[in-house]
Amino acid sequence: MSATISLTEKTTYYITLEEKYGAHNYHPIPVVLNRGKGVFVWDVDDKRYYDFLSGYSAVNQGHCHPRIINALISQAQQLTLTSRAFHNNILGEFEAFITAYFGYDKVLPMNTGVEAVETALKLCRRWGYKVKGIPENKAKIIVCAHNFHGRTLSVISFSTDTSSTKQFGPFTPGFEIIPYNNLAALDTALQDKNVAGFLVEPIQGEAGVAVPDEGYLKKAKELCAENNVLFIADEIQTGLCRTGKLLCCDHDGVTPDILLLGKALSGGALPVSAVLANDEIMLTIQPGEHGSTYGGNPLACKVAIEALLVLKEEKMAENAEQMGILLRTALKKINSPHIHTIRGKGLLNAIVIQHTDADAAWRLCMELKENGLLAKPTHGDKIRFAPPLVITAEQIKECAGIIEKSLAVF
Ligand code: IF1
Repeated sequence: MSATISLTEKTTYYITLEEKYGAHNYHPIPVVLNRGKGVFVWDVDDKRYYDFLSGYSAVNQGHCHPRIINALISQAQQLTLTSRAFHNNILGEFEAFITAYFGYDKVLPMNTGVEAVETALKLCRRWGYKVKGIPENKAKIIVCAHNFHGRTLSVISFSTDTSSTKQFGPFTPGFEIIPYNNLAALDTALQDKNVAGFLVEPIQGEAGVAVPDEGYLKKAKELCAENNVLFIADEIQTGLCRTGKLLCCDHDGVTPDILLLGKALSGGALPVSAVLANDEIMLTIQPGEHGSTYGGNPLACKVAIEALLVLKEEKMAENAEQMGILLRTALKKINSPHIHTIRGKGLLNAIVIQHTDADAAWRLCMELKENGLLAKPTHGDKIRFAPPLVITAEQIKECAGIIEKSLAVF
């Protein structure tokens, strides 16, 4: 493949194990981690790295945040799971807390991000039939090209990425794909009376941190409202302070009809996701019509409350905003012919690499790893820079130095 890299004996051992016994559905950077604290992770040879991926924004609060881990441990010693067949004493506390925190009537707790998306699609269709009056089985949901909302069959049914969809068909119908950041296309698609919802990422993460024009979300929400269509924001990656505000939609002053959260809702401790909406939407689903064994378990609820408190009390949105500006400014100063674009909001950033070698982004990530910074290329030529939100100004400067030094690999 790319430039020769020598891996230690220990690293090779663990990678070989995974390759032999694990499914080959990932192509990770060849580093084996065994410890994390704040912005840092350590490999099995005790080498320290800055983590510039943050578990795809699941560890916004930093690795093993002591308050989140303490909440996990103390609840784990008390009660972890009851299923929803019985009540538990933590679920209601969590529901009251998170709905007040985000300003919605109700929450529906799930586990992974894609389950939150699936839940939203079901809620949206149900609302479309029960409230809007769309004829049975005719509901349509509008989505955007180059979206990433997860890996289940229905969710990949509206993916435009062939590596996600190839030989996985047949697919779920009922979705219309329009270009992202294109209000005219949205307006046209909304003319169909059977449209129930518009599902959108406030910034497209997997597409390489595609930031839409200012005002796009605001106008999109207005168009949806005019046409009695639900505006569904997938904030699973962009939410929870990552982009410099609690929600990325806050930059545009937009309140989604359905809000999807995941990832950092647990600060990386366990899978927790949530769907928030008001009563008119949420109460269209009745007992027995949707759920999950682990959804709303007391362990997840306690961890999520603590993860949300930490974000607010440690002012992580403010820090993400300031450190993001610092990072992009420092990257712009590097002045390398191989950095084609620098973009992002808060601490959700990406650079686009320009190089004749198609492997260049991967090679740069390998060099970054050698120099103590972990990042992962996406779509060949893009590299995401998304450190935990606890990073300091001094650390940002050091990391910009590592990036500059690593560009020498070209
Ligand atoms: C993987 C990307 C990030 C998401 C949005 C829903 C989900 C995701 C906006 C589903 C998940 C992850 C999954 C991860 C890679 C990663 C990713 F590169 F694929 F796009 F973060 F940027 N909505 N994104 O970003 O959440 O079910 O995974 O909990 O390895 O597939 P999930």
